[in-house]
Amino acid sequence: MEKTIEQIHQEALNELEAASEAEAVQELSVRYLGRKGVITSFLRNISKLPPENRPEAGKKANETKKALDKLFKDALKRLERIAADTSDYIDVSLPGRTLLAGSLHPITQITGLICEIFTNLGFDIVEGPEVETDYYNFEALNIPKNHPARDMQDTFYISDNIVLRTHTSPVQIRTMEKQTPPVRIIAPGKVYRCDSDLTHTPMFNQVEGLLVDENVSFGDLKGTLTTFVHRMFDDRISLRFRPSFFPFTEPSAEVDILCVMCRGKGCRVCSQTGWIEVLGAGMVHPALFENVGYDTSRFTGFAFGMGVERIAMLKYGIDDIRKYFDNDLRFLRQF
Ligand code: 2NM
Repeated sequence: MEKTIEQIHQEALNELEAASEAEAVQELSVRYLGRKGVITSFLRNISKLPPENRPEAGKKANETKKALDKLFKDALKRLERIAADTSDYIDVSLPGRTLLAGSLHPITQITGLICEIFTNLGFDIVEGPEVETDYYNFEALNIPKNHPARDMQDTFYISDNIVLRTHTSPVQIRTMEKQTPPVRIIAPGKVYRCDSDLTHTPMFNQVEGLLVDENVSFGDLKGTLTTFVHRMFDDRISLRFRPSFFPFTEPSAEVDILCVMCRGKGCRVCSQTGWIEVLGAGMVHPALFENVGYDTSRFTGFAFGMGVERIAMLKYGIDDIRKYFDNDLRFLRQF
């Protein structure tokens, strides 16, 4: 007999240690403990040993057989459990997960375009609070106490004296309080009005502008806004300045562009007028300059305001303002 039972036992343990799959353990079990296995042959050959050694060898061989059987069975169970566990299994053949590329909201894009046009004309961008005092939102802007815009039906009141700003004009008042002319600023941002239908949402975006200096005329206003409209839409587009009224400007005007849909013939988009309103504007009312301590005999200025949603609707041909706020990717991906 070449090997002792201790050697066989040790070799089996070494091989078990190296086995990393259930199949390998199964194979070891057959090779050591099977009908023609190493230990079975050892037991069969015990008769060839000297008689005095036989009982001891037989006892050891049976103990080894029992011990290995238990080790093989335990190892088999453990490896089968690992194989069945797919929780941390990575299938490298699966396609990768696509990262969705985001994009700027159309309102953000158009706000950026408006700001770019005016910064190219020398205006600075200024921002201010969305929660305002009655003074900055109404009083300083020459909007009288009984004006309909101050009604609970039109304005969101936080308390008697605090409102959600209904326009970004308070930003211009705050800037004038801090700065002496020349002032050339635009104020983009969110504004709030109690209003909700096809063409109104309770929150919308505005860009307002203000220019104050010596010798500023209505001609400067016309030139500035004509340049803006040409750069925003098309440099051949016709526009007109139509008399209007705002408490904070005198004289006041509304700026229309020739209807892009019907080219002036009259259609649903322009309510049969042939023109579409895009801006409000005017020469700053002297009462505002008095409120911020500017010398009204020395300075004049113009101001204007526009709704970003409206400008974007005209530029992109969007028919319902609510689409901006539905968060529908089929809509948003188009811009
Ligand atoms: C408009 C129309 C006309 C305006 C006035 C001011 C300022 F500077 F006096 F506060 N900012 N924007 C203004 C003037 C806004 O929006 C339709």
